[in-house]
Amino acid sequence: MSESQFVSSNDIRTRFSQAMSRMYRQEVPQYGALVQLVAEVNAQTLAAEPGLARQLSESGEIERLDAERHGAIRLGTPAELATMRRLFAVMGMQPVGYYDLSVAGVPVHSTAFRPVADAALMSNPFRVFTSLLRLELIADEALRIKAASILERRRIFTKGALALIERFERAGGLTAKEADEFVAEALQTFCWHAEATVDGQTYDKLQQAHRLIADVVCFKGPHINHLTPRTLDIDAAQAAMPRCGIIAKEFIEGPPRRRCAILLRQTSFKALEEKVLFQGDDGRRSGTHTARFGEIEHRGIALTRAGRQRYDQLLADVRDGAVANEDAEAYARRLALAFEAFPDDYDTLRREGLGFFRYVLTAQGKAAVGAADFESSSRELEDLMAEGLVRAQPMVYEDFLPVSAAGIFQSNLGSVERKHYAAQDDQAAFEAALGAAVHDEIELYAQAQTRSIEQVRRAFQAPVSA
Ligand code: OOG
Ligand code: NI
Repeated sequence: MSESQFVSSNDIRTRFSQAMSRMYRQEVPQYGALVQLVAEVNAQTLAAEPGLARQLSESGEIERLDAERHGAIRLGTPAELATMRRLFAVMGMQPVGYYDLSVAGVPVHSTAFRPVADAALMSNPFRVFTSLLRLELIADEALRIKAASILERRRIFTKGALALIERFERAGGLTAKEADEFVAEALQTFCWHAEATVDGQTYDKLQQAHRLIADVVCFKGPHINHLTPRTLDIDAAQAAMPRCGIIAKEFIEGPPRRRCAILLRQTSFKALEEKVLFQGDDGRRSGTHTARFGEIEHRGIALTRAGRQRYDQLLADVRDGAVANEDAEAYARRLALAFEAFPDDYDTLRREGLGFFRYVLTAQGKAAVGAADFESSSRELEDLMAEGLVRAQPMVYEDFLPVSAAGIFQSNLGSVERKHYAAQDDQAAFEAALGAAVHDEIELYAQAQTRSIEQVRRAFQAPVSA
């Protein structure tokens, strides 16, 4: 089989995320309403903010915006996580980042599967926040052993999906027909199964240990629990949600609204109650389960380690200063006030090394290096920028935030679910389960910035042919 007969991983990822979106729209109808709302808000925002429209079209993000989604799943065993890594690899998605959520009272640790190469991100940045249950955090030993044995028995991947993953690994790609089969088979793992694998009593016990534990352990597979479109104005979208009959979470997670958006802001709507059929004859055949919700996100510039440290510190200060029964507006005011200490223009973010940028030739720069009388030179980047030959584009943050993720988890589990775990983060155990190391997300942005600078340097040292 020649390589040209294979479809690209980008293509498989796009087919998969579209199929997932169609499925979730049917399973959770409010998701469809949310996607429509976000499309309207984005169109209005682009019309009202020509500067933002230009920035997004220069970076190429405008092309991917309508397709841009992230989702989340929760897995039960190391073997499930290891196979999930291979499944996502077929779609060009790799594990990026390690998130320990036990500190926030959620007994999981996580990574995000997403594309990492510049071109793949621009083609479709589909990301899946993937958590692994930490069974060792169930205090009741009998319950822990029971949960482990239930999970040990289930098979979350279809035979067809496993065969196609192997085929991909052996042949180095999938044909168009195989890719379609793969998408259909893989989707089975993420769909909702109303039939629980346990009886009602076991469900209740696991639910008492932690609602998240019941969600992971009691079902045939890791149903996708939300799918998130990207909005260009999260405040406008949040304000419009009630009009569409959607009840949003009160606080927007993450940084405050700013002229130059940083990192990631997120809000969600409450999980819906779905009918469940239990196994066995403990007298309870049916019940309900709440796990699946909707979320929107507003993405801004990726921060360097220094920028991220400052963000984390400011956010921690704001959270430490929380007063009892504070409403969303009062919180937003304190948040905005605290973040006045964080520069809010791209030039300062760049000069102070707080944000990541991609350096590109301007039209003038391209004309200069393409001209017949071009003379190569090794001028400083800053000089090339001052002369209008090179421009710095803010790099979009492609990842997640642990404090925000915990807030999203909590809001959907009910605030009473804040358990205290004396656990340590355990990236080594996570990576052992995964069967691979996770990428360091900040390193990826730093590399992308360096690559862009090298490209600019090469262009000015020798004329580029178009
Ligand atoms: C994942 C919550 C985290 C985000 O956007 O931060 C998340 C979950 O509830 O499984 O999706
Ligand atoms: Ni999410």
